[in-house]
Amino acid sequence: MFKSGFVSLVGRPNVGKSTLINQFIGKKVSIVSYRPQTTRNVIRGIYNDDDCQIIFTDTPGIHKSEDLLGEIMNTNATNETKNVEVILFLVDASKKNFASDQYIIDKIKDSKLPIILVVNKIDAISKKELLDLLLHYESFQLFNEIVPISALKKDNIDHLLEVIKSYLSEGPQYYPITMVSDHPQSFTFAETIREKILFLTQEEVPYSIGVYCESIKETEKRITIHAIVLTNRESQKGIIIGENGNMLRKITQIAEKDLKMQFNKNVRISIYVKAYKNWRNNLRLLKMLGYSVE
Ligand SMILES: Nc1nc2c(ncn2[C@@H]2O[C@H](COP(=O)(O)OP(=O)(O)OP(=O)(O)O)[C@@H](O)[C@H]2O)c(=O)[nH]1
Ligand SMILES: [Mg+2]
Repeated sequence: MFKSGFVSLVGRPNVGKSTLINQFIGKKVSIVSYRPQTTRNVIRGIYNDDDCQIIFTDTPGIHKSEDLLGEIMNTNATNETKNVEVILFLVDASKKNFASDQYIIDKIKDSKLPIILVVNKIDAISKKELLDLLLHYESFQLFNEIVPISALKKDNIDHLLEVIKSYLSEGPQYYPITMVSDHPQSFTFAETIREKILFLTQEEVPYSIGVYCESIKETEKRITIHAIVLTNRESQKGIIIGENGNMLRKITQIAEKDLKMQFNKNVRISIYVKAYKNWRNNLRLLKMLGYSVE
């Protein structure tokens, strides 16, 4: 019997949702960083094996939104807990935050869908701490399964897959097996550039940027990308460019290197940085950047 189904990954920011989806798919479909609120879109990753297809959905971390982009992120993440077969609710074992957990539990508990609680980052805590945590979550009597894993170390991922499959029923192959993600290449390019900026900049700068590809030219040997980076303020634009353009050069170089590895082609990127006050609250710009309620 061939099984298939849609499975959503939800949780607070930074708990490891994108790390886990990348491990499931075996390829980077969603960018990862040590900062919260890295993922801003709903991203589908397609897992295939001989007798099963699972469409995993990575979602933005559910958080207290302070602007329109935050609101859109939360709405899209919450909507992904409907019309799926299974919900994976991820928590970070190394950073307990029961109040925030409860906020998300309240949103998913009436869904009548199977909820698998995934306790991630168990590599970062002791066995005793893990046991206490599992007992805590067990006491909710709300989760169909509780599975401890380390997405980073790939610990217990195969078991988690088996558990997920046990909740899926017979179904069709929704996507061709060659497809790993539902997003176009332009999304991957823009997200890779954003990922490098998240790593290289500090404080509010990572949150203040938006990236989109203005043009892409692809030949047999080379991909040429012109990207725009929006910042909230002129001063942030200065930070992204850096002294003598050093920061921008660094961002460009490491993004090119990453994409070269991913696509097996030479990649040339040119980035234009533009300050646009309050773009995170500007519906038109948000849409242009690919952020809208789905
Ligand atoms: N120690 C440890 N760190 C992990 C594990 N899984 C993820 N991380 C780290 O946690 C951080 C956040 O990971 P992400 O996958 O970006 O988290 P996310 O839930 O997608 O975050 P948002 O997109 O902001 O909602 C990164 O620094 C990861 O390397 C794990 O199993 N163990
Ligand atoms: Mg993420």
